[in-house]
Amino acid sequence: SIAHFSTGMHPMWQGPLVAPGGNRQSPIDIRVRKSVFDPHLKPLTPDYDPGTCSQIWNNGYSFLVEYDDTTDKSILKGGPLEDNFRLCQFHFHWGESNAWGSEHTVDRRLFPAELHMVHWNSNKYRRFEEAVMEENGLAVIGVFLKIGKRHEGLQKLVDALPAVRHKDSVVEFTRFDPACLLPANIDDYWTYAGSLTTPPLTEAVTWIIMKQHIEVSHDQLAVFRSLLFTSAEEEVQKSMVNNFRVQQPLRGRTVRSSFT
Ligand code: SG7
Ligand code: ZN
Repeated sequence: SIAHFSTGMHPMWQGPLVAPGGNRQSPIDIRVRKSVFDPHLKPLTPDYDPGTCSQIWNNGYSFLVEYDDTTDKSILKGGPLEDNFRLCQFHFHWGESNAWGSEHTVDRRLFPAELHMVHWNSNKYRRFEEAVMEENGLAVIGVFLKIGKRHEGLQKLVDALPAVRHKDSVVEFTRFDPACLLPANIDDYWTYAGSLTTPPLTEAVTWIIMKQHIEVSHDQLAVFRSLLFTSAEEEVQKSMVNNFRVQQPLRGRTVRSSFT
């Protein structure tokens, strides 16, 4: 049968999603003038071993680049963090057009996509599943993507994406250095206490949002948009676009900045 394609709808037009009623939900709009400079915030020190990279998985919401997190080989420390956090996966959120797609915004500015590098606290917990339920369980680095030059590091990943076009597909993907997706300046960031942006929406996340964005080409993002929310068996195929959550109220939280 002929596959039918429909683009996703901008979640802003779908009305509110789940209302978990928490006080530290994500994502949020970062209001630059209201963020508070904290001179005690340390530089962030990611220490990643590309050898821990294992596979790419289309989970029907995004594609995840997964890392072996059975040892402390790829870790994040420093910044606002007191413990070591182990990298388990990174993924992206993006729009159907370049006019929107990021989950966080900066003074209401939307970016075409946002990278999330997900880490869990390996000093306090034994597994990701345990950490995800705890207040200080996770640390996620957020990096905004802008349209510009082709990103050489990202291209190896883009080339692998057609193999995980459908939901539930998995391919081996090794030796990818996640540090190549960080901006040149990782010393300038905002940080706040928040949540996962998909179910279970647990309020477990220390968010670290990079001030500097990275550039990718329109063609590279077009390959993200060629992925599907749907599995190979489904008759009506849906493009994987607009896979971001609506913004959540700040509810008295402070966003701290590492820079003035
Ligand atoms: C994506 O974002 C996936 C999820 C992730 C979720 O849907 O990366 O991961 C899995 C294993 O499905 O959920 C628990 C978790 O990491 C939310 O992550 S996010 O808050 O950084 N956006
Ligand atoms: Zn995410």
